Amino acid sequence: TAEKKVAVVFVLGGPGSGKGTQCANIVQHYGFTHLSAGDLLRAEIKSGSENGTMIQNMIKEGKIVPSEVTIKLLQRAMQESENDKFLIDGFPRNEENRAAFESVTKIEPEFVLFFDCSEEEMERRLLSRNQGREDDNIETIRKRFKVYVESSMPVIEHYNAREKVRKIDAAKPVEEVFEAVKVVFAPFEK
Ligand code: UP5
Ligand code: MG
Repeated sequence: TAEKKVAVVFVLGGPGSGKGTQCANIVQHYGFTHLSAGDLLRAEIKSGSENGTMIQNMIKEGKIVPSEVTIKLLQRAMQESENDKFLIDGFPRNEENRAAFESVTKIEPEFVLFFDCSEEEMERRLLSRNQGREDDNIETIRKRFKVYVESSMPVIEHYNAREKVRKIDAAKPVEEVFEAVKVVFAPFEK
């Protein structure tokens, strides 16, 4: 069967920058399907999959799960969906993720939505989230920030060099951030 042509937007930004929050708004207004790589990995732990324990340990340490695992989950979710517009939230997290996704799926993102926020503000948000996430403790949060700076920022730089990054000031209130997001999504306005 022929591969369907899909539009993908990567949604990147540090831990707690508001990726999930803004993706929910984009789904409502622009009809995208939201695929959070982190949510897919957490569902995989809950499902009791053979990779579950490995994934749980990586998340607890703020480390990046091997790309073949994450890519399989993303591909499956895209294939199971009727939609042709996807927000891929929290992926790719390193250059290896990015290159592997590109070579396996042959998908190039339309653009990269980048939520820019200070660590101080992100830390404040994560510590007050209270959703029982095993990685929302100060020790793991520090590890997540380090991995973000060292491994994920290079992905943003890769796309920035190709003029694919749409940078948003994510430190503002949720509604103001969404106003800025809407400007970027104007091409998808029906
Ligand atoms: N909030 C949101 N926006 C706000 C605003 N403008 N003003 C004030 N408060 C705001 O928001 C976080 C909190 O802040 C919420 O309480 C929200 O109400 C509030 P949220 O929208 O959840 O932020 P988000 O950026 O989605 O934060 P999240 O913690 O989900 O980001 P991470 O990137 O850390 O988490 P993710 O789930 O993507 O990944 C978790 C782990 O999974 C990774 O560390 C890694 O171990 C693993 N992983 C992989 O290995 N590979 C992957 O590809 C993906 C994940
Ligand atoms: Mg999230």
